[in-house]
Amino acid sequence: MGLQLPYLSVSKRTRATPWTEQVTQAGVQAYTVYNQMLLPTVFRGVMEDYLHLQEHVQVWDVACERQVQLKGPDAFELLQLMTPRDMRKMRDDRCFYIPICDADGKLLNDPVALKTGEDTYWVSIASTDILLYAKGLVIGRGLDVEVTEPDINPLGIQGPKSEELMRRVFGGEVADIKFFRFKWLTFQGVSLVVARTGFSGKDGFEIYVPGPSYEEGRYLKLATDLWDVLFEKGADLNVGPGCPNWIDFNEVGLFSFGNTIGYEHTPYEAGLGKYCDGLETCVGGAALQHQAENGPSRMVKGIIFDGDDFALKLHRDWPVVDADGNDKGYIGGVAPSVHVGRPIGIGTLDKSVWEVGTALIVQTPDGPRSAKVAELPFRP
Ligand code: THG
Repeated sequence: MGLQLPYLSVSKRTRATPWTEQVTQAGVQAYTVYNQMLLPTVFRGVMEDYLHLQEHVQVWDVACERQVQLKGPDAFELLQLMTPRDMRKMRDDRCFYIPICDADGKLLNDPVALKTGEDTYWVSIASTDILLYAKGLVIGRGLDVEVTEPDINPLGIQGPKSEELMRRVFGGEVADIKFFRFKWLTFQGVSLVVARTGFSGKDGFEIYVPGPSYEEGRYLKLATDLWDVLFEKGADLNVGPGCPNWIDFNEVGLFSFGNTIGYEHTPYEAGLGKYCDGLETCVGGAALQHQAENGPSRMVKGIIFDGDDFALKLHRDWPVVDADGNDKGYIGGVAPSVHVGRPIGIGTLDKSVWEVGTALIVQTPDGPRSAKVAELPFRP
């Protein structure tokens, strides 16, 4: 039987965001913790939230996508040390999805990086302590960089009507922002980073919003006002509260660090080899050389379960075996899928079985389930 885990206790350590009161008012039903901060996971219901996201526009409190700010004469050098992606190619208006690796070439995080000023970068992290890692590199390498976590809070505007809503708040210029680029646009006279990014399979934006502690409390009400304005101006667009949706992000193959990818993977194993064009200048570059030339012997792949829906609650890896019972990998994320019409999973599979269509057996807590390897993403 699938185990029903108890609720999460909220305290100061599970940090609140500028929008926690508004998110509560909006009817949040469940949270997870991400970067030691609250991240909503359900509003009306996972399926209802999914269907609404496909058609309308949602406002997401993704403040937990914390910014690790690198500032100083050696900021670029530090950033380049942290990632196997060639950062010289990042033009000033780009958002760069970057693997971060340790000395063994294993992933530490998969953030989005932006240049937000002269010698200043924001590294918008997934849920691991990159602040500490960056501070350690600064000490170890004797670099001249200040590493901080400013009170900057991403707010996601996601869904097919997001451009219309963003126009109403920020003006027509938002339409000129291309995928994975950003512009500085003003709200209440304050210049904010507005990027065309976000953790959904639909069109969307992320606004990097200063919170009440940013620059000595100069922006006490900016974040909460922005939330209210978005809901006012989006009323006729059926704007709703939302959050990264378990069904949506698994269908479109966006990886969740700590779930479907993690410390155990190299970027090649995680399918992020295309972001590794700067091995010469990063920590772990030498360790990655062999896989750069020969490819990995296991990789993160999609699977589709045979049969109907079943208890899809995964809080440990589910082992994967072949017909003879030999160990072939594990599943790190599962979800129902509206698009596929069957439960889907994302797992790490041995090369001998990673071909699309290969039949496998997944050992779920409810017993063995047959499944087949599938193309990632499950939908474009
Ligand atoms: N936005 C911002 N910060 C973030 C996330 C985000 N930090 C945490 C987490 N999400 C980081 N992980 C990802 C994973 C995937 C993507 C973004 C952040 C993503 N990838 C696209 C893809 O794989 O198709 C595009 C990559 C590209 O074209 O370079 O969107 O969501 N601010």
